[in-house]
Amino acid sequence: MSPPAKPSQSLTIPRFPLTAVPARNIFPCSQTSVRSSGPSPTRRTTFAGGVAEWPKAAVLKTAVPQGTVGSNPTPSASGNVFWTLSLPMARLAPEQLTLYLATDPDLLRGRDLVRTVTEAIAGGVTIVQLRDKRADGGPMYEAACRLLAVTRPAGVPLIINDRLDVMLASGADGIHVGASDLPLAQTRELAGDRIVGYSVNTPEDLDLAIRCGADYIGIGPAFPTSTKPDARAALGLAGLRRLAGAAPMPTVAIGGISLGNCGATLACGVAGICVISALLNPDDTRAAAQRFRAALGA
Ligand code: TZP
Ligand code: MG
Repeated sequence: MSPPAKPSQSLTIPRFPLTAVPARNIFPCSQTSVRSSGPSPTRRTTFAGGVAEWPKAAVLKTAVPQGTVGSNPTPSASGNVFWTLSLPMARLAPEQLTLYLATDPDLLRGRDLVRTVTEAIAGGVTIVQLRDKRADGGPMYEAACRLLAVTRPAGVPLIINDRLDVMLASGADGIHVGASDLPLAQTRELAGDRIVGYSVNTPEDLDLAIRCGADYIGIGPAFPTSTKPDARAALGLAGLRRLAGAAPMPTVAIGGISLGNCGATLACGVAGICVISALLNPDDTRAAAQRFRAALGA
């Protein structure tokens, strides 16, 4: 038998190796060990929590940010060679980003926030962000707690926009920040094992997201939008495709996404879409979510 190949940092490993995440979304500790058969990786990975399928063609080119390749490959009885890879664990499966609702108090037009989110989840929303740029900490904390009472039983992660304090105090599942918020490195450190999302509009933003270990990124605005008056330049489909293709973590597109353009948006390689007005403008948010799911083929 020929000697086992040496492991190296250029080993081709899958992009999202741990897609079989438990319903609670978050693993109990921050790292796990993955055994990968090589030199051509198979599509199955065994890890502490079970077996995950690897996306067929997805290849991680930038290397898992905090991942390390174990020193000694071990030949198995079958002749395969196994490396032990220490990878950061996925806190979020790409499928959970399929249809992402971010809330906006103005677009509720007097409707109850919790009832509207409940309807959205019934219609197929897979993740929710509590977003209220004007709320004080008290009301935002209270809203987060009320929302968790409906998102948790549904297995839908609740992400808090901007406010790390509200995320920590309420026990929500994660935080989403952008360039002008608490810096991403500090957010990542303080958020511990919770989900951290980052807004990306440029390759420099993406580099930072990779270096700091963001769990997912929101790429946008994809199209012009009036929901965020201070939004940066719209990327268009080509810009979206470039950033999504370069991102090693799961991605959602955001900004100006409608039923009419969501299919083309998804085809840019994002895991999902994040929508505000096209889900909240219609009176029937459940029906709007159902229409998006159908248009996405999800
Ligand atoms: N970030 C970039 S665009 C945007 C945010 C929060 C607003 C998206 O809202 P809409 O109504 O879905 O265009
Ligand atoms: Mg922000």
